[in-house]
Amino acid sequence: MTRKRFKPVFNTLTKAVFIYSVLASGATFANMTEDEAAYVSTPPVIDGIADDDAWKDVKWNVMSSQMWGTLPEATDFSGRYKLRWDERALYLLAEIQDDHLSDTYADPLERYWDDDCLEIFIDADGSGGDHFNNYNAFAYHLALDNQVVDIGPDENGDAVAQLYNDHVDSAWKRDLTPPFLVYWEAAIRVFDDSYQHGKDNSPLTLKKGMQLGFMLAYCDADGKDREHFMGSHEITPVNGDKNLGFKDASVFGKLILKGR
Ligand SMILES: [Ca+2]
Ligand SMILES: [Ca+2]
Ligand SMILES: [Ca+2]
Repeated sequence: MTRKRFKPVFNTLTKAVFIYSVLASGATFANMTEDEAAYVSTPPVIDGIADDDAWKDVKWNVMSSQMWGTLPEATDFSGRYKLRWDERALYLLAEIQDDHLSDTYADPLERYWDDDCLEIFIDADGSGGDHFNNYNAFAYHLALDNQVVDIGPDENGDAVAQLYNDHVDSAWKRDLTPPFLVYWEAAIRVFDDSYQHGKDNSPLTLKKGMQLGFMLAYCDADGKDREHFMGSHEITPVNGDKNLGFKDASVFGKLILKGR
């Protein structure tokens, strides 16, 4: 198989066709699913060990919506997650069952969706809308080696796959007893649409009552390319396609920051 480095640059015509197709699809209406995250005064230690007080008595959310590919058996992939927040970050604990962890492409910018990865979708102001080549929202692909990748405008405004490693700290570990679950913890700093890649940027200070756009998904590859893409929110297909989160924040759910 030819492994082509993914360095997308989209011309004006392609952008125009994409924006038209999003607008024409009616996909600009926000996904009305609402989730809540509770404030935490002592944030979890990001070490892939889920024994933090921050995770005790917090509701699990499932990742059972098929976004692309075939529907996996539970042993092939199943996943669920918890969320907390404080002023500095949104905290995520994902519990993943996956029969084969796969990092085929060493280059983090090459076909990163065809390696196992946790995909964290964040829209700071919950506006929804196109985020393909702008910073209206992010679709962070969290790789097994903890690299963080998304498509966004580079210094010239071109849409390219780039690293955003300073946006997300993460760590994962396997539980050592069957079914050998993976616990993956992340601290996600939230950036709004004033973000400029390669410049000095400050994350938002999170506050009670904020309403973010949020969604979580897992790209499951088992030694070859991606087979399953399972997420937390049901997506209304556009022309049969549910794989929309990487470009359209309107398919994200709403996350309300509660407490303090
Ligand atoms: Ca921990
Ligand atoms: Ca699998
Ligand atoms: Ca896998």
